[in-house]
Amino acid sequence: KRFGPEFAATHPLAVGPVVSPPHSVDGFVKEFLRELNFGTGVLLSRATVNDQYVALARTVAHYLAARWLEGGRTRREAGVKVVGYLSAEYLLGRQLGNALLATGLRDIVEEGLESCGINLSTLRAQEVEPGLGNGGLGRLAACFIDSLATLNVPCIGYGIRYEYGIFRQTFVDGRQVEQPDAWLSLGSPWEFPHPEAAVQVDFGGTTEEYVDEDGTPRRRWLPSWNVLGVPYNYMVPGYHNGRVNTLRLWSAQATKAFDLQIFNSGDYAEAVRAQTFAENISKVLYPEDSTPQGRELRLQQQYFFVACSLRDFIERELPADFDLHDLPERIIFQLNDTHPVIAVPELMRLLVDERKMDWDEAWAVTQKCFAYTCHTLLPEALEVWPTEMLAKLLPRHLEIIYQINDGFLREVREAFPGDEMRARRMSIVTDYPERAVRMAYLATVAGAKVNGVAELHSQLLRDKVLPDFSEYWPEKFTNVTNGVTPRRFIRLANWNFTRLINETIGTGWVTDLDRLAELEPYAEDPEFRARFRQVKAANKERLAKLLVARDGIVLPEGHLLDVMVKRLHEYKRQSMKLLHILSTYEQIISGAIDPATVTPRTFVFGAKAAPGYKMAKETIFAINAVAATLAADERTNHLLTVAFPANYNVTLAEKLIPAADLSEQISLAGKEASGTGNMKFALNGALTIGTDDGANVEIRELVGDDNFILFGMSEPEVADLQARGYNPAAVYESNPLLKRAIDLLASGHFTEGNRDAMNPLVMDLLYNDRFLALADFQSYIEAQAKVDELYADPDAWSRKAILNVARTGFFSSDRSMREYLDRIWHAKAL
Ligand code: T68
Repeated sequence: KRFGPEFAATHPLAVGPVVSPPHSVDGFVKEFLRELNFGTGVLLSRATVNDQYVALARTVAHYLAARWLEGGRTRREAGVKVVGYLSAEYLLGRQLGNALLATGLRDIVEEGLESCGINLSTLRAQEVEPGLGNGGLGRLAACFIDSLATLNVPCIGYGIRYEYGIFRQTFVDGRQVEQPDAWLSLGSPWEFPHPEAAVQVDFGGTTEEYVDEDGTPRRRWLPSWNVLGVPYNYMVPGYHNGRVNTLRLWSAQATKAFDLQIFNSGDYAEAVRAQTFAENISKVLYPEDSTPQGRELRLQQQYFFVACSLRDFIERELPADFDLHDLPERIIFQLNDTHPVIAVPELMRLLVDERKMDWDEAWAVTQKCFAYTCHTLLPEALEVWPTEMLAKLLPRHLEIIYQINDGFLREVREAFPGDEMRARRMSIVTDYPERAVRMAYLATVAGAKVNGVAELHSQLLRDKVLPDFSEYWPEKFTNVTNGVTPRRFIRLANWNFTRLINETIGTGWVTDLDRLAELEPYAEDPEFRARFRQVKAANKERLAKLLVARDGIVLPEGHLLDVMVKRLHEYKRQSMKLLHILSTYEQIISGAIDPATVTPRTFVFGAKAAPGYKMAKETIFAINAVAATLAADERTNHLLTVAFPANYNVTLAEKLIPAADLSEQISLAGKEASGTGNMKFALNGALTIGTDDGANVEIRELVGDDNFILFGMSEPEVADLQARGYNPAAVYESNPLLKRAIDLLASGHFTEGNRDAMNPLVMDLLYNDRFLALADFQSYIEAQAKVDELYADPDAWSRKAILNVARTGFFSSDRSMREYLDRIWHAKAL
């Protein structure tokens, strides 16, 4: 009755539609000042930059919130299928610019703020980006939810509201030192906490058999402790379409019951400790990418967020009387890697234990509710959880996993009678090296679809990682090549280029990136090429200004800007890039080449190393040492510069990528699942020097061999060499150029005579070199010589760069999302 038509007539705002504040300079200023006064509690005359930023963000959020509330209401009423994106990471980047873009408010806001004596870019610089991810996987999740909103597809992104995101990287004497990322220390104006909607999550304890009211014997979980998950909602706006989806991140809190119990026992200090214990679950993002450590807290995090999310969707997004047999008509949960896979036994537990659904029916429902994306090929990156840890933390889930496995292996033995080895290979539970659950197998068995993230990766996934499964279920396996959002990575990051594109082909490309193909004829237009070069020059200038202010780094003018930005990992081969730099430098100072013939280059690195990853940290040290020595060397510093700004993140990427001439994508073939930085560079008019790996393969196919600088072994050649036996020391001995580069590195030249300092890296290259950097060195050097040659002809270079842009519209995450929607999710736009 309270929300009936009569009530609505007198209280329109209570039931909606909610109306956004007026899109006018006056309307905005009024709303902004109101927010500053009543939201932030300050007068403009006394407001700090942060006060102003917070008030602005909240004001822009008001404009979005109107659409958001409406969208949620109409979606629930329409009863359509929702994409539930389950991801432990979202690397969002700054929100303000994107929100201004989505709402079309930018010019209004700029003018309105100006009338208050405030500069918009000053406020934009105030925002601390939420770094709730490690690298590609987390950034991909952010691009995907952006695209779904822009495609008007209902999606809820579920994840964890880490109090500390990816660490802030600093360099002390050239070595990486990690600082905590207290991104919430000034509060976040973009989040909407809902403590009243907290969800309880259980852990520990035991299981037991009991007989229910109908006399049916059943099992149940008797957990021993629990925490609360508090939802924090974030808005995910579509581009100019009025759709605003939700990203719901969970924060862990102690339950009342938990601390009261202990408090009643009289131990107040223990009660407060319990609080801290609970809150630890969402305290910090694990900074390991690709090599997940099997830590109990990590498993707690994973179960915590999926338990919250499943309960949230079933109990709050569906009508109370909803028949869960129809769940697959209303939700598809996409598992972003194995991190959320514990959701599979959790859904089974909800259906079978809590809702008393028959096992087989529940399993049929579950198999339609999940799909799994794999993001790796490194065996050490495939998550396994020791059964011992599962038994302690999630005993009922372990039982359910065993039961799933039993049913599955029965099927396998039926399909392949007598092939016991196959059943053992395919078992979700392994006994070696310890008894453990292979989460990728569980995901594959439970998922309606399994996909890799680039053609080559999906092929290798089928052939090498999950061959038995792809043989058994060929139709389950598919590929969806990754993509990136053109809103953030072209429109926002590269306004100079955007203006040129808009003037040339109009603005439709922002939501239909294939239309970049219309630029193709302009590659032949000298005037367009000149303007393209002006754009690059302006972007380099903008980057130079930023790096001076941010890091005290001076970028020389007129250099080829050669950029390698990504996580530091041996398979990505930052050390091979360093060998190229060393070799060029060595040849100049030894007089082997005439300095007049050298293409002046600035090499930019951006890379964080996992804090416990020794060799990665040694590589960072080496790059910094080389950078410092080269900066001080008068013989070469006008020709070769190495810049390594600390703390590479989304915000820096947005400035760096548009300025780049050359994109380094040099992983060992067969190791990089896809890469997404490679796409961002190509779309911003950099040429790629790269191996035949991940999405590089597709980039090269699209742009053509003439417009891509390929080098190195192919994946089969790599496999072949490894089978024959690889000896890096022999390569070193037989290649004089390589030998001189490594000798120089080992000589103490970069470490004030201290030879030991480079020893770990040098020894590893010579006697281990797991990712075959020395084997690909010669090919790499030759490819780099080709780069120099091409760059010497600015017209030819920019022609190729423009063709890269015109031919890579495929790599929009809008296209990726359409493929998921058609082939995996079977969900539709509203
Ligand atoms: C990346 N993976 C792939 N993992 O390396 C990259 N891992 O090729 C691909 O383009 C990208 O995913 C998107 O598909 C990651 O980024 C992680 O960050 C990660 C984090 C925790 C545990 C394991």
